[in-house]
Amino acid sequence: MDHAADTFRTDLMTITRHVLNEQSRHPESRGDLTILLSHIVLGCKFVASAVNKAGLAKLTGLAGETNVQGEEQKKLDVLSNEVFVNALVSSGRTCVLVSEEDEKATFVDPKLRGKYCVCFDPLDGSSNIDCGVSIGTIFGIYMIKNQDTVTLEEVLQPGKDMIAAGYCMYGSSCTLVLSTGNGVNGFTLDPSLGEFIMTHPDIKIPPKGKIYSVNEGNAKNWDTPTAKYVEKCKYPTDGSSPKSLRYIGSMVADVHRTLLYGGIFLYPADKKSPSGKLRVMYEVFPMSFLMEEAGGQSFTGKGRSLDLIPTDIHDPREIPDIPRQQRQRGGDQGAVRGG
Ligand code: AFP
Repeated sequence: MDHAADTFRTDLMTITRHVLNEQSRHPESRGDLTILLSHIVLGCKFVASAVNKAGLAKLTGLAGETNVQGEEQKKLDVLSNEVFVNALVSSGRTCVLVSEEDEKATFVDPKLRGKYCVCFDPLDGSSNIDCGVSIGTIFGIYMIKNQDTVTLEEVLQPGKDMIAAGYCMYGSSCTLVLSTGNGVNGFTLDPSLGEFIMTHPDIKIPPKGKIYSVNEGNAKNWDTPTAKYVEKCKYPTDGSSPKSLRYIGSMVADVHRTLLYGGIFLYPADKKSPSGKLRVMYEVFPMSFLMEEAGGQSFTGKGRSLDLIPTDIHDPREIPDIPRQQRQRGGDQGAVRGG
């Protein structure tokens, strides 16, 4: 990209303009998705501003609550969740919300309902907040057949049924990456304009990558194929150079780097987490959707990640009354990759 020319660019592709362009490809569209996305964008701007001020405003630190995964919630997690729930409900385009921070799915008041279900992690990577490392919001959007009669079962759809997904990374700059099923585009927040401007059009993951990304501290609990694969990254047997290891521990940042530079990001199942750690509905599905739209792959170790059918909104978590073997989950480890 020509940065000198960029300084003087006057014809800006804002995210709103881009989404409206996409909408015009569907003449039957009534603009509902455009409105929903504009509310998500507003939520991202709000959280970006809160993250930037976190140290100053003393928003870091514990809020004194524990979320459904038993993790201590940070103040910013709580705030971000409220921001997104409010933004999504007030869009008038959602009927069900699934949030990492809420034990139960939120069924929107019938008077305010629209046809979309949004699954989201309002602030992923929150253990990184206090040290200023990149964190992000992840979201995936489904269409619901009948908003008035929607049930939880309808929400538990395979990832391949999603119609749009994205993430917003709050890092050295604030970047929103979005796909509505027609490729992947990246937008950077221009703080002076308060607008997300397209900076990464039509992202395609490089076909070959030199980076592997995994929490190797879990290696003693991995199964043999995983351990062998990672060993090969370090000690290739085909004469190629070893891969570099990069791991941030914030999925948005690790996936963002993988999208731009190529390589593989994986969070394999291990003895501690036999079904893997990453949450299917608001981590694995949206990221897998983006990876595939960018020309990459995402798989569970047994099959395509987007083919999984969740049995619980917070899968994979142990549900005491349903034996794991009786559930329909298709796999037990996760990887997204370019080449
Ligand atoms: P937190 O939100 O608790 O920081 O978890 C982040 C996350 O779900 C995902 O963003 C990371 O890829 C993964 O966990 C990191 O997990 P480890 O700390 O076990 O490597």
